[in-house]
Amino acid sequence: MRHRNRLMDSLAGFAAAAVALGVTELLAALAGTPSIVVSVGNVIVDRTPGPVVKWAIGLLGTNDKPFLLTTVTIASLALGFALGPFAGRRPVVGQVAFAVFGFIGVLAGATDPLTGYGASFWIAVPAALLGWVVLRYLLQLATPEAAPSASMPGSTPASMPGRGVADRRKFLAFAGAATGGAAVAAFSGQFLTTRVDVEEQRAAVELPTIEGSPPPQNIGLNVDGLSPYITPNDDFYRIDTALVVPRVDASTWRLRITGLVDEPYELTFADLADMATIEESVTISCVSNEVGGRLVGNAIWLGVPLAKVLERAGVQDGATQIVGRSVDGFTVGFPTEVALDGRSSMIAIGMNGEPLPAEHGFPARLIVPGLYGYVSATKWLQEIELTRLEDFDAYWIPRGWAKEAPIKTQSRIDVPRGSNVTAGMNPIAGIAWAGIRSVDKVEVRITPVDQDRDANQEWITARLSEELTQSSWRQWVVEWDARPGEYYLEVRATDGDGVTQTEQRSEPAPDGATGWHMRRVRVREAGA
Ligand SMILES: Nc1nc2c(c(=O)[nH]1)N[C@H]1C(S)=C(S)[C@@H](COP(=O)(O)O)O[C@H]1N2
Ligand SMILES: [Mo]
Repeated sequence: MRHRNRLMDSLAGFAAAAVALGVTELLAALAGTPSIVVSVGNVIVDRTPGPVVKWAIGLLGTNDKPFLLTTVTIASLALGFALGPFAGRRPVVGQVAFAVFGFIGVLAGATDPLTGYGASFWIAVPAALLGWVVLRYLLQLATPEAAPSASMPGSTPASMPGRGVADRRKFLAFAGAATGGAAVAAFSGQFLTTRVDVEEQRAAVELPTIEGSPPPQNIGLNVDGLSPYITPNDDFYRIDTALVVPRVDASTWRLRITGLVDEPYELTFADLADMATIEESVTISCVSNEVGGRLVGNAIWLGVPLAKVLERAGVQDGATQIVGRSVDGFTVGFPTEVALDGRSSMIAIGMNGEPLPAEHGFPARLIVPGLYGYVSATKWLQEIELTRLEDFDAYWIPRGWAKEAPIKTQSRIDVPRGSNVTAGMNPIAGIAWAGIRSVDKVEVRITPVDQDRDANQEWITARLSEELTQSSWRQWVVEWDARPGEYYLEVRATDGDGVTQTEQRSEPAPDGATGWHMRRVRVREAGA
């Protein structure tokens, strides 16, 4: 018997694995459930030791889904490639490999509450079967009995003229088509989720008007280069694990209130629009925001007080945690008291006078003043579940981020924009925020680079913009008569409790960065 061609067997394994993965992506999209490939990644994360997770968040911050998807995909394809030659020699290897593939897929898929065992079975099992069929067929085409030895050109037996060459071509054509088809299946899966025309739906929404709500324009200081008081929707930072923005059909969408409540119920988008009574300026921030970073924004959110929604459901004793679930399976969790302590925790349906943009959670999201987004701000909200703090850890908790995460006081220098300014009057300006504690004072320190900053105790108090709520940021500005030279500019804010932000530098993980933002600028002679 001739030797099998290892490379062809490997390619067969690779193509078969691709087909299986592509089919799971397509079927999951058709079923409207999360990607099983990502579920497998999630299961791996859940079982990964803390230190590895800690290291990974340094690299990935609060967006790991593309990483999970690529890692699991590459690992599966590599495994297919590696197992191909073994399956070529012993068909049982291929059978076992795809049985295991299907089994892992079903189990991992079922860990996601949005998939469950039923859907998971009907996605992973057909995918595994199809992968196995493709493997068998390709291995058959690659079987050397039918092919001439590649090392002896022209040795084709007269009894089967050209048949080996034809089969090799057929092999390559089929393997290529299978891999290509798998990629097409995976991508069309991604696009299926974008069928709903969200822009059309948004245009049709009529948001209620709330008495006395702040106008989204013309608030705050007007300094060239300073972030506007209200961040326009188009400029608002975006952070989520969604590979494709979920397109939710607001006409069939329901928000479920479940868990430890007397009376679980559902709300439609129209119900929420009827119940909306607050419109408030709230600053939200990402926990992965570095000192001086731009993962923070201030918008006027319109919505329904969370307390009102909970009251109607009747929160049971011991329900210490509120879990917000997204249509894409993402979850947050925060203490129930945060919804009831008087801050404007809400189910938001409007952002700066418009329905929520698709990227920011249309049709509804959670906004909880004073908490970082990853524990509170579920976009594309689908379920609010009451549970106990010890009974559920939301998406980012097993990934090494803190369970409770109030926003830390931070300040940022926006102006001067670049690192060069001309001597004379120059504004130094920026923003400062302090969760729900409000910003009371912002100070700036200007130290020539050749002097000791610690010795310089001259902090200049900045002029502050008005503050729409205690949960909104404030802009600040200091007029600086800059003399030629090189300087360090530093800023620090003091919150409404009189606590000044710490100088101690710390990384975003696990519960938010600290430290004073510092910039180095060179002042040049006017006309130089
Ligand atoms: N569905 C969903 N909601 C989510 C997230 C997510 O990954 N998925 N990320 C959260 C995080 S980490 C942040 S910081 C905020 C960001 O909200 P924005 O994109 O509207 O600025 O959304 C939160 N809500
Ligand atoms: Mo975040």
